[in-house]
Amino acid sequence: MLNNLKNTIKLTQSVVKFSQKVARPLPSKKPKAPGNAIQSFIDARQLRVVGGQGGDGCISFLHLWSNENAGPDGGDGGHGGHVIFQATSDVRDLSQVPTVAKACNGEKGGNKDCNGKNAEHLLLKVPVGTVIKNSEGKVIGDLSKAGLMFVAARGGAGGKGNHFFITDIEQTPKICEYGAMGEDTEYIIEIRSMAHVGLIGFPNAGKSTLLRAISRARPKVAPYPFTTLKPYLGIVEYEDYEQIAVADLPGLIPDSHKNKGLGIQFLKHAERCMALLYVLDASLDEPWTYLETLQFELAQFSANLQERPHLVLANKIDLPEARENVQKIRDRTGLNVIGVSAKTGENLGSLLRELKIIYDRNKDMEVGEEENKFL
Ligand SMILES: Nc1nc2c(ncn2[C@@H]2O[C@H](COP(=O)(O)OP(=O)(O)OP(=O)(O)O)[C@@H](O)[C@H]2O)c(=O)[nH]1
Ligand SMILES: [Mg+2]
Repeated sequence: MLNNLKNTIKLTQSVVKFSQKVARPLPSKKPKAPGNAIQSFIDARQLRVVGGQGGDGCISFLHLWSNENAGPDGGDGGHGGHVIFQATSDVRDLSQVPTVAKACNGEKGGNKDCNGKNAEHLLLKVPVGTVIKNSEGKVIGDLSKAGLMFVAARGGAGGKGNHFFITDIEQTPKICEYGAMGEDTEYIIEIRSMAHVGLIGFPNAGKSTLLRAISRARPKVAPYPFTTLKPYLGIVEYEDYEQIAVADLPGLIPDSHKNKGLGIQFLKHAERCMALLYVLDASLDEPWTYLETLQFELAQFSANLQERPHLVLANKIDLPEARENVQKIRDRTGLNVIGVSAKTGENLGSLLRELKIIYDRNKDMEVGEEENKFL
């Protein structure tokens, strides 16, 4: 009896110590929305930006009741708007950015020396950490802080009206300028850091099921490979108001680094995550071989991916063969493997705590800095 009591006191003490160190994940209160409203995550986009055209100048001569020839009074055209990328923490992906962004044209000049109105600039909101490349792939801008702007396409200047051209010699000029065309260019914009944690695994390992279980994201789940074709993002909230973004990435297969399966594009997604979570299907034979293949693929693609903070997860422990395999994976790999069941929700709490620990340790890490340095 006394022993039992001592044990429980010890346990509660360790729980108190633990909760002081690591924030607990908050359960989501809102019910999930009906319908399939949640869209996939867009982390790179190629777009054309066109600045607004300047307004034309005006040719006009003023007639007054007392003075028939009161002189030229054609006003100038207004300037066309610029297209500007602005970094903000309000948006998380590039889904709001259109593929063709055109700013408004300036207004034409009018008579009685009325100048046309300048057009408003078109502000495209992009997440903090967006890298801007020109059409040849050279990095020309990096919006690393909220509020930073990059003028992507300048609007054309407004044309001068005939009033502007009055000289001592020419008092009644019959000329004006057309408004200039705006710049028209193409850019590739990419988010440097896509999510805090990326789920890496073979197809059918249960990555999408896991993301559905720990967040409100709803990627499609089905018992066939390559269900997920685009990345999905889910947010896990903790009691200290930190939010960890978890990305469900499409499955990797052997030779992914040689563009097999869904290809290199998806390894690029992994590169934009702060930490990686290897998801293994523990119900398969020798699941540790899958971990080796995953690590090999990542290493072949980029050496610094191997050094990313990572965590290994053995999924599907609701199946008896999987439960037995968890210890075997630990023994074979020498890593701390967490056994969970994404389907039944078993042991997800300890996974979320481990994620928080990794996040706290690495949250100041800048992802992909070396790769995106100005050339
Ligand atoms: N028994 C069991 N089945 C699971 C578990 N997690 C996922 N599954 C099943 O595994 C199958 C594949 O799950 P997904 O979540 O679509 O797998 P995925 O890794 O996202 O697959 P891809 O999108 O193709 O890469 C589905 O039939 C799930 O129901 C689990 O913990 N236990
Ligand atoms: Mg999936």
